This record gives sequence, C-alpha cells and structure tokens, in this order.
Amino acid sequence: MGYKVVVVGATGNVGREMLNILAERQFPLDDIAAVASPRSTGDIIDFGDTGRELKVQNIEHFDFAGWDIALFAAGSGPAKIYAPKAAAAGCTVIDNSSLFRMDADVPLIVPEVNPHDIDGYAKRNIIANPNCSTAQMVVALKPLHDAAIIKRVVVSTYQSVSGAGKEGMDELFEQSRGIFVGDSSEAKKFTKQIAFNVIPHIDSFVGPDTDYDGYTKEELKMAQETNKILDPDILVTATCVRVPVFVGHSEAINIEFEKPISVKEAQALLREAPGIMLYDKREDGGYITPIECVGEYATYVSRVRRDPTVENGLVLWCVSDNLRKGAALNAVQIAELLGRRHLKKAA
Ligand code: 11C
Repeated sequence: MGYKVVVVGATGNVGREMLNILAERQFPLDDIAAVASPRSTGDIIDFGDTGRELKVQNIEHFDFAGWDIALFAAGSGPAKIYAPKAAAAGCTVIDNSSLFRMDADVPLIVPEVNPHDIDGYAKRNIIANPNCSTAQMVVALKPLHDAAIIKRVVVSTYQSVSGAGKEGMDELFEQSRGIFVGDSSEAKKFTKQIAFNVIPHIDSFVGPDTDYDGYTKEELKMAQETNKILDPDILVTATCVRVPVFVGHSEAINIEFEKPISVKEAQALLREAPGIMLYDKREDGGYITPIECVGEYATYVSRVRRDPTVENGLVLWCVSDNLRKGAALNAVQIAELLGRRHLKKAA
C-alpha cells in the first residue's frame, strides 16, 4: 500500500525533476497526479522513465481531498492560493516556494540536518522546502557544526541560470547563440547580459528597515533559513551571484568555529556525513565543478583548507544540482521522512 501524491507545477524545471525522482527512488505510490496552471492543462508529460504518461490537470479545478501528499513547485503565487486549500482538504503540502519558510508553524526541513523538526507539521499541514543555495550549504555545515560549533559563515555563491526557471536557461542559450552568430543578445529575464558574464544580483533588494539593507532576498534567505534549519546563533553573510552555468550551484564557504577543528578532522567528518560526497585532491582537477554534479543526489565538497586569517577557520568549495538537492530531491526526501515518521501505511 502506498501514497497518493500530487505534483503541482509539474511542467516546470523543478516539477519535472520531482516526477523523475519519485520514479527513480520508487516512491511507494498508489496514485500520481500532475497538476499545473490552466495553460498546461491537457499536456502529456512523462512520469520519469517508467514509460507511464500523465495528463496535466488544471490546478483551478483539482480536488485535493483523498490525496496524501502534494509536492508544490509552482512558486509563491499559486502556493498562497492552493497550498492552504490542499492542506485543509487533508493533503500534506511540501512547498518549494519561499512563502511559508519563515512561518513559525511551518517546519523548514533538510532531512540530513533537522529531520525531527518535521514533527510540528500538523499545525498547518504544510512543510517548507528551503532555497537551493541554503539546502546544499546546511548539508555541508551540519557535521562541522556538530563537531566544533560554527560562529560565522561568509559565503559567495555561483548560481546557475536554472534557478531562475526555464526562462533563465533559454536566455543563456539564446544570448550565447546570438553572440556567436551576431544576433541580438538582449537581457530579458536577467538584469544584465548573462552569457559570458556574471551578475551579482539574485532576487529583489531588501529594504532599508533591516540589518540587511543593500543585500538581496536571496542573500537574506541564506542567513535566515540557515538559522531556522541549523542554529539561530550562526551569523551568515552571503553574496549571491548568477553565473552562465545551466545547472548546478557552487559556493565558496568561509567558516569560523568556536572550537579548533583541523582540515583532516573536517574531511573525515564530511566523508561520513549523510548527503555529502567529499572529493578533495590537491592536484589539477581534484575538485568537483557544477557540470559534474548534474543529475546527482549528493552535495559535493572539495578544497577543504584552513583559513589562517581567523583563529578557528576553514574554507571549502561546495557544489550541488540545484534542481535536485536544492529543490526536487529534498522535497521527495521530506515526503519519505513524512511517510516514515507520520503517514505510516500498512505494508
Ligand atoms: C535562484 N535560489 O537560484 C534561486 C531559486 O527561494 O526557492 C529558488 C528561489 C527560492 O534563483
């Protein structure tokens, strides 16, 4: 006996990955539905590589009653309207948007980091999935924090265009092509040319009424979500940058600890940590780049080294598939965790 699962936003980058991952991991299903906005109604999409095709249903008319779990990848607008409706109908929502993440009654979960926090999910029957750049960072920080207590993190991100959806990927492709063949390379989705360039701006700017005046929301999310998921006392300052990479976010993370921790200790902890793959050779190519993590589940850590400018400091390089661990995989892992801890079905 399995679960009845709905994927909302099933035709987008993350929704499609949710279907792929449910199929790959053989999630125990009694039924699966693909739901999206009215413009995709009736489209036929693959359920991963199972050979099964799903007809996309209109979110405006979908009845969530009788469904166990809804994985939402439709953005904050649809989540605001339909997530509470689904939750009220008894269908537990796992939402990938930022809408509910900081709601005190909504657990924000990375299963390798704070699985027990899911136990509070019933207050709203909604669980939030973190931002992609936060998810991979906290997976890498968790074993190090447990060992030596992190005081402060300084992180710079190198985020792929797929974080901005299919339009972001199309813009990188079209601009690159346009530059080669002498066509227009106009910026539409991004604020400046993204092909052969980098843009130090993701999401909107934060207002002057916070400590984070001058930061972007993406940078603020990295701080606030890390505090909610891992530890409210960790200080985080982020610079988030869009780079001309299709899939895979990279991060250079400087970490300051309360207690001493050596490079060898950190490497040993990371080697054993759930969700982490340590690939750290001090030689040409002895590190993982975003193109190598596409389609993978792991968060890769490379270039672990001492930061000699602070008392107890380490620096590392962290790469992960933002559509997978950063979004769809984490959401499916939350569904698995929910099944194990709460929505038990008889075998
Ligand atoms: C990006 N991290 O790369 C963003 C995408 O809060 O879920 C995900 C935004 C979010 O543009």
